[in-house]
Amino acid sequence: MAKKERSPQERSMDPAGQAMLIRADELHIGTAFSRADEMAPCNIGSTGMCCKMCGMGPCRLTKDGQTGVCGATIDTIQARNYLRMVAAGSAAHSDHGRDMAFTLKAVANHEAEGYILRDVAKLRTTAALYDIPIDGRTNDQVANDLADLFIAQFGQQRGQVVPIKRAPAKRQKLWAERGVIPRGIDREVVEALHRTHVGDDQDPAHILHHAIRTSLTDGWGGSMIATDVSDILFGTPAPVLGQANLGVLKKDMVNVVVHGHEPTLSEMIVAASQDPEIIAYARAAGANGVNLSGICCTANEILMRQGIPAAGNFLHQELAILTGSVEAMVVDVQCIMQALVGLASNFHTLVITTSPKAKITGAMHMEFDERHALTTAKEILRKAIDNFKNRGETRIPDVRENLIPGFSNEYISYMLGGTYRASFRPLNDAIISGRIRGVAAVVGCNNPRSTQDYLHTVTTRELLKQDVLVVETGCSAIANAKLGLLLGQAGLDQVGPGLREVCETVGIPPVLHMGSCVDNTRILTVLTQMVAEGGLGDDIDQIPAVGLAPEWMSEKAIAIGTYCVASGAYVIFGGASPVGGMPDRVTDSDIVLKYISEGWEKLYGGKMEFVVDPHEMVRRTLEHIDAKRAALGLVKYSPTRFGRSGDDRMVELEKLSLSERQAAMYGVPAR
Ligand code: NFS
Repeated sequence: MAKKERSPQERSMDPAGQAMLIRADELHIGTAFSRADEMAPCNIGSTGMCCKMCGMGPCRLTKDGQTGVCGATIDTIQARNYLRMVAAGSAAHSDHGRDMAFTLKAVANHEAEGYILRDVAKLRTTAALYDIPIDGRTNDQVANDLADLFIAQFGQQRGQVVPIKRAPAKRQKLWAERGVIPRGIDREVVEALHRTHVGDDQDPAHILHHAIRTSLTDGWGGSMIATDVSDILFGTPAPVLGQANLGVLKKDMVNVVVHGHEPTLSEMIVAASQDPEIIAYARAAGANGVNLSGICCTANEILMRQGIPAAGNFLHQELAILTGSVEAMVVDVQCIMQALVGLASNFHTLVITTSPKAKITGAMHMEFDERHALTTAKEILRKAIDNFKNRGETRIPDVRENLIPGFSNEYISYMLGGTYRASFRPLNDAIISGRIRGVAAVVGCNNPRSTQDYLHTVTTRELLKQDVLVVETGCSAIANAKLGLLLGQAGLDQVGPGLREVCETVGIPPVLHMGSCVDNTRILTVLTQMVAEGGLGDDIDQIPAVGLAPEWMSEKAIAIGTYCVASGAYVIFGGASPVGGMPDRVTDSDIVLKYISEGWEKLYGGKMEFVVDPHEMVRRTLEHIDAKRAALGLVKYSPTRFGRSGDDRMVELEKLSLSERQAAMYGVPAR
């Protein structure tokens, strides 16, 4: 039965999004929002109760005690479905990492047109971390060896993937004891597919054990490689002024929107768009130059490093074309809707696919090859410029917001201590004293099944009020950027008093944009550095921190959530679980759902839960943070201890005895 059609306000809380949804209705053009209304999700498949791993089925298990034709139980089927999601997500991130490593190899050997090693300091530090000799060697030699080491991680058969050594020592030991350290990235993904083939692994806990191992190939493998190589080739992010939302599209310029994930393509298009020859070509076509913007994680990659504006997150990809102002949408891999081609046929927009791995029927294909990167990027831009004359009526919503992205772990460490004292000490101290109650990573996708951006923004706002520092990546970061929360001044009047003090002292926004989804590994690095700094336990599971993916939709999100759990984090996903159970409630019969929460918590200190109500997500986050604070013996969080004017506070403290004053100021018990 078709669901009720929602109003534009119910579909998106973003005014630019609402304006374009009204436009879509005027033009009778469908979008993911209307298709979601028309297509009720299958309630058997959506809860992982359908097995289609062989030709005897598909088997849909809807009755108590029912099994598939082969005898597979509901728990086995749900665990298999879960593992396959983790395998697909890890494969996507890791294949991205592989491509980056091959590009690094090509750059080191001068075989990649237009690229340079932009952050040689990061190149040498990363190489040294992996015991590659750096003294007396050229950057190219070091880069070549680092690329070879990274490339070898994918096909390695025995031992352990090298980024594992970057985790806290205690965590590495735990993983070794549990037997989940990945031997090689491709090996674990292939084994996940093997184990889920008909007649293979049929013990739910054993299947989920491999989900942990596979996910670790992503977070402490392919994604970490992707982030490091991107920084080496394109620069480690540092704060930069950017803008977000559809209002970044320009009426008088050729609009090229880059969409997808790998920065190899988008960085070269950025370079090509600034080429005088291309600017002159655009002017000759009657435009005021080429205006680049991004969608999805490609947006985050070029926003963080170059300040190139973000046109929007996942659900803005169709809406950008609906403005009628986009000459070309240039895509590579992941999160690209097939619907773009049909939608673009109503306008003049060219959809240009570029990856040898992803073609879309009806799209123009201009394959990107790093050996001729700049030449291909210029050809793509010329195609877009040639298309400017075909533009019809435009409706660009005048909605955009400033933001300051670029908070890499390297920059956070630098900003907290400067060049000579770079460290995480002030952050740890602020958590220990209770100025910052804890840390939440709000990350992940948009999903047209919920109101676009609502769950991201409502959870972020509530957590900020509770003195929780928020770090963000992916489409969630763009959601909050569109709302102005990624700016110091704009966000600070909405945050708790203790967090506000820290943000004002250090000069940071209360929400730190840390990059794309592969950059969730930056969050793993921050957590590891917080452990190393001391005072917050000796492993990630002791830190008062929670990860939230309120509007998730992709298999990559499930892979990320799983490696975060394996690393010791509490992870809350929005919406209903893909492995059964009632929303917000787990019963004893939900074996798999129980296992990935309570079972994994016993084994790894982290757990995964699916929660529909955003206020319940916030409640559970705070409860977890407070429990972790208590376990560490930290002072109980109080919203009234900090944030008043210094003078008021001094007068008040003067009335107390010395020991009472120490108790009030430092949280040490009064003698
Ligand atoms: Ni992440 Fe990036 Fe967005 Fe979700 Fe897709 S863009 S890798 S998967 S939708 S956050």
